[in-house]
Amino acid sequence: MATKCVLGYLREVIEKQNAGYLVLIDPEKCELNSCAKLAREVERSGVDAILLGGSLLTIDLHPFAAALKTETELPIILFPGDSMHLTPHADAILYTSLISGRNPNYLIGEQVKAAPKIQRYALEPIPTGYILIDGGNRTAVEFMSGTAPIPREKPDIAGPHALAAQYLGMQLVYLEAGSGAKYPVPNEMITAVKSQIDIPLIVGGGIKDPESAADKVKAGADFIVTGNILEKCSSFDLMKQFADAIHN
Ligand code: 1GP
Repeated sequence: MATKCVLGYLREVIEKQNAGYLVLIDPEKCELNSCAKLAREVERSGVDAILLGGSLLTIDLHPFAAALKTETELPIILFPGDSMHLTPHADAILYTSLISGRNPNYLIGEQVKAAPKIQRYALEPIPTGYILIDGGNRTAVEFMSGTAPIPREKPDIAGPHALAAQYLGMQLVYLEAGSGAKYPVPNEMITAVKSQIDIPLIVGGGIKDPESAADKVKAGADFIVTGNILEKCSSFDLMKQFADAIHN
């Protein structure tokens, strides 16, 4: 992306299209060549930005980010599992704090370790309150972070977490059921959280079809993230259906 204000771009997406579609590419689950091909299809299908990352990365992130950059004009936003998951070949980073947990390492520890590198790499940090919601199964983020998710029937707990994120100056809230979640974040919880905050709300984890994505937008989501479903069947048509459902 030529201009360096990805947060501004994301806000514009909401203004112009009502809601946005983010596709998560996990380098652990995608060959380098197919990742580049996916990036081309992602752009054509109407996706608004690419998230790059995962809970556990054992391979080098740089070639993946570099390949994506050459294949697409869309913003490449890092979505790191920890402070090791950084590369200069991206535009921005979701500078997340796992605020639903009480593990100091993921509240502030990894952020401190990452900060100098983010500055050196000239990445745009987008402060994001990351809230893990029970998705009906144990997910990688839950295990790797050593934190308990908020029960899915407790919007009264999720709401104040999101509001605290806003009051702490965070620019986005991410309601996360975890990649491969059995159940996505409930629509009632999305509505309850959205009613308490003014900053954009990202919802992801376990969203498997365009209808469900559209319902989450109606419930109050400003951005929908999908990962797994495209890893399983990376089809241009499916991505386009998601993009159309979310934008309409
Ligand atoms: C994970 O929310 C994202 O952080 C995407 O989840 O892989 O289940 O679509 P899925």
